[in-house]
Amino acid sequence: MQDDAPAGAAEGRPRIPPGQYVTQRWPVLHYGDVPKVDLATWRFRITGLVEDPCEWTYEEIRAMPARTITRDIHCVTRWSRLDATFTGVPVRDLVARARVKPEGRFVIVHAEEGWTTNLPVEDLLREDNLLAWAADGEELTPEHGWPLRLVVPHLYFWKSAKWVRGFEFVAEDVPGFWERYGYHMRGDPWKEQRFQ
Ligand SMILES: Nc1nc2c(c(=O)[nH]1)N[C@H]1C(S)=C(S)[C@@H](COP(=O)(O)O)O[C@H]1N2
Ligand SMILES: [Mo]
Repeated sequence: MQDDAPAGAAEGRPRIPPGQYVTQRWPVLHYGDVPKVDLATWRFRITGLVEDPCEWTYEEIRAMPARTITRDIHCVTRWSRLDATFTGVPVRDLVARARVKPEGRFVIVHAEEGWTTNLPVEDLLREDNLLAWAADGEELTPEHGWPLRLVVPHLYFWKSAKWVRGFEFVAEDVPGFWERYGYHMRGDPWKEQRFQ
């Protein structure tokens, strides 16, 4: 496992994106109830515009080489949490196995109970991004997305789907759950891409 410096720290920009305040707590935010997850039938699937559609059991995911990162996270509701630590499998490692076709330019991230969010492929495949099962050295709580959550620290935290179950690669950007209610298609906190 490795734990390297926060991205952006050396770039000379302020640490807190515009319009954010720092919280020591880790708020819980989601739509609906915490889903019940049955690990016996749980699968993580990569589908859509890929050469090799893939699926993994939870045990298989947990057996993969893990990485730990420490990053600041920024919620569109204006809280930022500094130096949050996550452990999981790099998104890139999983997606490499499926081999995305050149026309697969966007991803629909699927979570339990039909919740989705959308990302451009370049944002999904950033080196920092994890499919995480632990935070701050402990197993994630169900409220924070156990058994597996996406962590995309460079975008607003709503893109970091909790209870994630798959990636579907598509040619055109498709708005996800919050994006259909006006949240931004990309969500860069440094550009304050909150709504559109
Ligand atoms: N499956 C799912 N993932 C989700 C959400 C949701 O409603 N459902 N909410 C998002 C939003 S709006 C935020 S801010 C973060 C909050 O993560 P946290 O509760 O661990 O802080 O989860 C994101 N992931
Ligand atoms: Mo959010």
